[in-house]
Amino acid sequence: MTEREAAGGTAEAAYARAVALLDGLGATGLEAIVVSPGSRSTPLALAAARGTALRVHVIADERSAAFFALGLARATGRPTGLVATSGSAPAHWLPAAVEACEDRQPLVLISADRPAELLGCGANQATDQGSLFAAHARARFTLHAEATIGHAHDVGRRAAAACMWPQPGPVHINAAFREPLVAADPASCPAWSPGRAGVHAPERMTPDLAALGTIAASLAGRRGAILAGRLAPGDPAAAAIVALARTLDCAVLADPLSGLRAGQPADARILCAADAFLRDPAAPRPDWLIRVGQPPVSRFVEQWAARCPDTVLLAGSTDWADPLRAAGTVLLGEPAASLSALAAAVSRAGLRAAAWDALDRREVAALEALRALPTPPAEAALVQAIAAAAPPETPVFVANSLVVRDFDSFLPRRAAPLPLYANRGVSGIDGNISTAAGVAAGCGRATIAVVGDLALFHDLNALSLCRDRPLVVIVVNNGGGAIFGQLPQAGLPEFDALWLTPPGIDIGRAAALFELPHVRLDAAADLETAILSALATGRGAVLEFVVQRADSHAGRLAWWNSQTCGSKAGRS
Ligand SMILES: Cc1ncc(C[n+]2csc(CCOP(=O)(O)OP(=O)(O)O)c2C)c(N)n1
Repeated sequence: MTEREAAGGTAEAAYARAVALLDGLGATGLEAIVVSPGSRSTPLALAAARGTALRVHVIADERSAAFFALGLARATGRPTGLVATSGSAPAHWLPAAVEACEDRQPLVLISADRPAELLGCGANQATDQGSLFAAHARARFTLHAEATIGHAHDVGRRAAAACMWPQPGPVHINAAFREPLVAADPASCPAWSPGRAGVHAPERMTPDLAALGTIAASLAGRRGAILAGRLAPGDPAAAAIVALARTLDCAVLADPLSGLRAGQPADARILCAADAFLRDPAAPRPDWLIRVGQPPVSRFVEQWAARCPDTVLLAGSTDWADPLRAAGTVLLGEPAASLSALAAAVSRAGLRAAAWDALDRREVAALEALRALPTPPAEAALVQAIAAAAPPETPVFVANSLVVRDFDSFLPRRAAPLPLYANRGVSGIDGNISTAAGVAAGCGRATIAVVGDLALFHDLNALSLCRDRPLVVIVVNNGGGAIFGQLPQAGLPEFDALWLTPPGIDIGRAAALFELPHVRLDAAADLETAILSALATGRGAVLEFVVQRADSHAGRLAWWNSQTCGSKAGRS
């Protein structure tokens, strides 16, 4: 098709423009597109479906589609596309776009729009779409209905680049199409294969070696620890942390989302109970602390870290996370590279950090206290059952609210890898099941999602995504937003009505609506078998774990209190 024909108003021209756009988007590895149905988006949907190198997922609810795309992006590390029609449809992408923006996930939001002559005149399904994602898109592009093929391809490539560099995140392309949208002869919109028009990444930031040498020297003869915050599954920083800790002979406080609690050698000093033992204001502090990754789930760990006198933050970009503004030295550079260079500098100079096992002793005491509880929180058994039952490399999506905190509190070390995923950019309880379904699709493995009952309620229609997918959804049914029971709001007379808000749905019937098997579990003893059997089916399932909120809360309090005013065993 010539440029002149493409600029004309034929369905073939619209299709060619859509193909050029998607072809350009392939420049940084976009392979999957999540399409929601609509008329105005026809050229885009058709171009996606007829692209031989693209994998298309069709999800009717745009909100769910966007979270699914987010899960795909998390699992694959690749830019993931979304296509929807004009009007309110793309507005449903906003919650996932906000999460993707804050947690740096590459989404390409492609909204179809009406041509200019149908805007601002009361035409149906038309609104100002260009600035829908204003603050949350790394870049915004407009593709007019008259755009040439070259322009469409260029927009695709630029958008592909902007969603990956310098910082991954969402980009928005608003693409207008003029009717007719469907060609009389379907063969005139043929299948297409990608061209070769890559955009290649610049080298990642390398750390300043002189600064590294100074930092290495400052560790010598002093007692320290490493705090591993949230890392994306597969981030090479995880292995580099373990290697540096071995060189320095220091402990690693491992956030559950660091991934370091699973798949590491038995002699790595990985600590899992810091959220409990660091509740003690008298907990020992190291002389230095090296921080890697996003902030930890635990506020107590974060606060303790902020009180450590000499903190070195290894940051992969200039928008490093330091909410308490506590970082002493900030070392910019790819964290895995900084960690390895630091280990090399320490070894080369023959430096030794002073041995310090005060934290290890606290860990042992905290875990003993948990085992000794007469009525431990039921969620401890759930998390431990998942750690025991999940086959190696089973992706586990961990919902926000108490679930992610329970993984922090109770996830023990285990030998086999267990990649954990979560939406911690803005910590929403929305779209969690949709994201997990995207993770399952992206990983191509039987996946577990653990969600609260309100999080389930928020994303109920995502159960439709589990029907033909190996996603086992474990719902912790504790009668509403139990997390608020830990806050001062719990004492207010309006607590149940304004905060707890039990959804009051029959989870078994909800599962049945989507033709999913449902198992209700009242006893922790049944958990492992139920999880294993559900995973073995290779299909979706809903396991409802019933938790007595008050008992669980009392169990947690008993454990935490044992750390601050209980036995002083193992303290230093
Ligand atoms: C989209 C969104 N709305 C509201 C909140 C505030 N919020 C945080 S936790 C929570 C309750 C979650 O309840 P549930 O999913 O049942 O988990 P539980 O607290 O019982 O662990 C709410 C409403 C949020 N984080 N995200």
